Amino acid sequence: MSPSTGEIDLTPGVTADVALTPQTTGTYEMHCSHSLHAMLGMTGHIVVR
Ligand SMILES: [Cu+2]
Repeated sequence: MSPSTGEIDLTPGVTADVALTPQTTGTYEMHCSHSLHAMLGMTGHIVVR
């Protein structure tokens, strides 16, 4: 994971655990940056309360 961009690159078959340390409350959008994946629904959001 690149701390400066928040991006994670994985090769096929590889998994990764990601730890988040919330600093500010809010709703944060996330998406898959591979071509067309976000359009096909690979999106979500993280809510920090
Ligand atoms: Cu994807």
